[in-house]
Amino acid sequence: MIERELQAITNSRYNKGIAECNNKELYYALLELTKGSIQSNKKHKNGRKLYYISAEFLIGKLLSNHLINLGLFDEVNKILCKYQKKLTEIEEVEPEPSLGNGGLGRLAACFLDSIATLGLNADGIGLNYHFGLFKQEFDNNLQIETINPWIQPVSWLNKTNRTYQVVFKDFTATSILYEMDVTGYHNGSNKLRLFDIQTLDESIVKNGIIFDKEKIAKNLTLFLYPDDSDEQGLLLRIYQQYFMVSNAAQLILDECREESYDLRKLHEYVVIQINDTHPSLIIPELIRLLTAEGISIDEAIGIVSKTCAYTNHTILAEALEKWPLAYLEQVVPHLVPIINELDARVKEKYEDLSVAIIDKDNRVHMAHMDIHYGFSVNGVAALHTKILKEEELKAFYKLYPEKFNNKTNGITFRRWLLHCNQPLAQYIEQLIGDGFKTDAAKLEQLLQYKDNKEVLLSIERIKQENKAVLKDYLMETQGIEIDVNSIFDIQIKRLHEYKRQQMNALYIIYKYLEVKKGNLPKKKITMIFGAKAAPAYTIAKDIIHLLLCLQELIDHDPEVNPYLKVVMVENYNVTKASKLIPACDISEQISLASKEASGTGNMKFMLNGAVTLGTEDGANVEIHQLVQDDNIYIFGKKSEEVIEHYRKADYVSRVYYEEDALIHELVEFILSRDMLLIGEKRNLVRLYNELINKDWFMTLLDIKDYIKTKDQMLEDYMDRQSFNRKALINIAKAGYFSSDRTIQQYNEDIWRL
Ligand code: GLS
Repeated sequence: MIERELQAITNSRYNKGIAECNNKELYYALLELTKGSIQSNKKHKNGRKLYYISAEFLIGKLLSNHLINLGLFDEVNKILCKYQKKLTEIEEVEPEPSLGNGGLGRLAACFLDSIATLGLNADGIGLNYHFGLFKQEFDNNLQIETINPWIQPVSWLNKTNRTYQVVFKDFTATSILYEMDVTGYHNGSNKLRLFDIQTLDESIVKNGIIFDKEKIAKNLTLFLYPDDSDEQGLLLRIYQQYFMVSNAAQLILDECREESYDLRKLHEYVVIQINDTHPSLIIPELIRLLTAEGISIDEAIGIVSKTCAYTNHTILAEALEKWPLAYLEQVVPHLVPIINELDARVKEKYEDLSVAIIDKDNRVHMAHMDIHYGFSVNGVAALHTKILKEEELKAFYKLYPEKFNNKTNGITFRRWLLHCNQPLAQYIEQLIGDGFKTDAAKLEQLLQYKDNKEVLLSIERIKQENKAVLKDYLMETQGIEIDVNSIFDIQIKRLHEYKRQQMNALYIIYKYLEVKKGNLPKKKITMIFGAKAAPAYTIAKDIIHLLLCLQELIDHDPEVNPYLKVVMVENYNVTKASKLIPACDISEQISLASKEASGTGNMKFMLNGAVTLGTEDGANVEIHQLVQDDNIYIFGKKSEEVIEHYRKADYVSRVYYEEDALIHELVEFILSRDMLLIGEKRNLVRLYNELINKDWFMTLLDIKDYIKTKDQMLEDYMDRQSFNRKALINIAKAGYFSSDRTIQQYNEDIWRL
């Protein structure tokens, strides 16, 4: 049946049979086939509807994802096999949508999958960035940014007729809505709705990612997170955010009108999840639109407050947006009286100025507006929510204890197990049946095999197979040769000092020096990194430079390269993650305790049988509780201690550098002759000084414990059976981190769809 359909498509499109088509032709034929199947799979939805608004949706490639969800994956694979074609090769043709940056965007994508799977009535709303986040290239051991065009004439995007006018102070933009289907696992579909501006002009981008930031009508949806290191950049961010939420608000109200809903009862029909503060302007915008309908401001504020819920994803100050009121005046003056009114009501009610929306410097705190005028505030892991309640948002928690709740993040097992690790998924199915595919908690049944030698050996063999796949992939894509008989130690995530890739780099230096001294590791270690640094984040780019220099140094040192290998994967993205994670032995989750709100890579690694090396931070804490001490490697200072250091401002990295001989030696190596021969002096000196004089994220505080714990882990790895047992226990306990569980909790406690 499917075969005949596919045959018909290749015939009409290319006048060829399946066998004669190349991978590109087959990709487009499968795209058409899949889109058709989604259409016929639609179910009518009613009841309260969720709009999940987010600046990012890091959805990854979609072909296999849809085929799995539609239940067509095995059949399509079989058909292709018959004609000696491979889905993995066909998939290479698909560009990865560049609509996200990191965990926050990938979380939104996992959520859409689970929401559809659970049959909930919901759409995602965001922007259709043409060049997305930048594409990363390496040149001379430095990160270079170029555009990442991903939109093609025929794609998963469907253009609609819906358009809105979005009024700014200086011009009125006309939008156009694109949609992508979001399929659920064996259950219907929802939509991801992406707004674009009609007047966009891609040709204004020159020299990498440079463009005129003031030509808003031409640049509005070019990039996700355009450089905001100057005033023009900040204003552009406000233009983008308002464009996103004004379109969203108009769409939401239109859909209510289409159903003849009473807008005075909006909250009975609609719930809006504000994903981080980027969509926060939806609050004043909705109030504005409701008052334009003749609803009083009092009533409008009441309605919106019952409709909006806010998720906090970080305690890093840089991400808690505060817009100067003057900037809002420049871009969206019609929102300013409303924001003033919202602020005045807060100030009238509460004396504590720390909870004001507009501070004494006339900056608007977006999160504060969300908390006062939303009905729910949630953190994304138990520790994170505790820190919100007891530290960061303590004053708000006192005012509104009932609004605060935790929703520990999750990941979709369809993509992060069934798709990315088919050998493991099939093996699990052999052992415990396929119940785990719809009820992830069933993975616990694997525990009965934790002492079964044969099973443990099979888990090891599957990992070995995945390592071989990764080896071929790295050779093809970057010409890098890795040794499948080495230990794969992987840190993949955005580059940020709080995530402490620099601490891992110091470990590389330590191992390098150990080998030089003749203290050889029992088994070769391959240390793999993948990370993009924000273009204006200088130190993050310096850390990439350090890693690339270490890669080169070790590659060219015959004394060391039999034992160590460093690999920096270029342009790390969802596609690359799905090849790296199944091949990993050691999952690096080494953020400074209290700083990583949750992390979700940690969950993906665990599910694929990697053992975590981590701090007591974010969801690592919950992983630790689930797998217990024997099956995780925890090191470093706890969050209470770290927070205490911040409170007292008593952490001085220079003291660690001066008083500890080993730390001194590792840091000095950054400016050693060998390094300066390879690297750029300016970058290495800057990073060196940063570590000694600032080290905001306390690398030197934890480095020794990190080295000790990692060495222990490498030692323990040598007992293959016992380490495989840890891997199995991690897989068995990962069920809790299914995003289906997370979404069920959102629905029960917040959305009530
Ligand atoms: C983030 C956090 O940094 C991650 O710890 C978290 O897992 C993710 C999803 O909740 O959100 N916050 C952020 O601004 N970017 C993130 O990835």
